[in-house]
Amino acid sequence: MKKLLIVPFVLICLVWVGCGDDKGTEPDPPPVVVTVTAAALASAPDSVNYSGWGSVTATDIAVPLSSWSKRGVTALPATANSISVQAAVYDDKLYMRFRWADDSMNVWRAYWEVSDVSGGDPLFETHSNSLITNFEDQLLVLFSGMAGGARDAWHWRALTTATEQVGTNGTSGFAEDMTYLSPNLTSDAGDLQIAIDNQYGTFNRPTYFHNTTSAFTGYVLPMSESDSLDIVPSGGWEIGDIVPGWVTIDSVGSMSGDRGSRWDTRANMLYSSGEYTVVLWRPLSTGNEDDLAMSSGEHITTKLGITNNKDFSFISGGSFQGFTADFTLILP
Ligand SMILES: [Ca+2]
Ligand SMILES: [Ca+2]
Ligand SMILES: [Ca+2]
Repeated sequence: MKKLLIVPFVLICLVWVGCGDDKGTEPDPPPVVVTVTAAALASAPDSVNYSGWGSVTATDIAVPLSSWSKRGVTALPATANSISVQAAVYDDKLYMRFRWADDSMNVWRAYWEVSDVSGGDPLFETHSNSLITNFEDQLLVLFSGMAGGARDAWHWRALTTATEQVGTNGTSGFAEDMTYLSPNLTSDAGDLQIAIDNQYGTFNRPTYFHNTTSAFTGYVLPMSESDSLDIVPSGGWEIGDIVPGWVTIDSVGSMSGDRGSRWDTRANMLYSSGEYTVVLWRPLSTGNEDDLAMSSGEHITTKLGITNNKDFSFISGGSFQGFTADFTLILP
C-alpha cells in the first residue's frame, strides 16, 4: 500500500520540478543524489555565525531554474540557483543552516501608506502596488516520512515568522511548523498565529500603531511597543508615511490562545551583501503527531523550496519560487 501512495507523490514532485518554464531552452540535468550528513556539535549552533558551523560540511543543493515559473520576470538572480545546506545535532535538536543569494530583502508585505492628510486626519490605503508586488522572501523545508505520504514542513518567512521574538534577548525568531500533503500546506495544531495581519476589520486602515505613531520606520510592529486603536492617532503624519502590515506578538502575554505544535521550530537569520543565512532548529522528536519523529542514524528524504517576494501560497502558486530535488539527510 505504501508504494501505491509513494508513486503519485513522486509524480507530483516531478511536476513541481518540471513545470513553469515553457521556454523549453535547456533540458534539466539528470538527477544527482546528494547526501547531507549532520554533525554532532558540543554546543548549540543556533547563531547564523556560530563558529562551530565552520566545522560542519556545507553542501550546495541545486534549485534548477526550470523549477521557477517565470511569468515574464526573473525570479531570483542567476547566482541563486543553489542553496548551501549544513546540518548538526545538539541536545536532541536538529539544527539546519541555509545560505542562498537574493538581491532583495523583501519584507514589506501589505504595508499601509498615508495617501491624504488634507482632512486633518490621515487617510490610509494599502499601497497601490502592495497587493501585487509587496510580499516576502521565504524558505520551505520538507521532510518525508509522515503517515499517508505527508511531509513535515518548516516554513520560514522573512517577515511573518522570522521577526517574531520571544524572551528577553530579542534575537530569536520562528519558522512556522506545518504539514504538507499535496496540494495543501497546513499549520500544525495551535490556534495562535505567529504574526497578525494589521488590518482594522474590513476597514482600509491599520489596527495597530507604534507608540511613536508617525515616527516609527520599522517594517514590522512589535505588539509590546504598539497600541490597538479604534481611531487613527493624530499628529505628525505626512503623505507617504508607512505603517507595517503585520504585527508580532513577541513577549506580550495578552494574546490568548494555544501556541501548540505550530510554534515548535525556532529560527535565526541574517541578510547581508545579497545573501540570506538562516538557521532553523527543532527537537528531533516533539511528541506532536503532526511532526516527524526523528532519531539518531536515520536517513530522511528532504526537499527545499525558496521564494523571492512571494505571498503565502507557496506551493499552489507557481511564480517566484523554486524547489530542489529530494536529497538525503543523514542524522548522526
Ligand atoms: Ca528577495
Ligand atoms: Ca510541530
Ligand atoms: Ca510539523
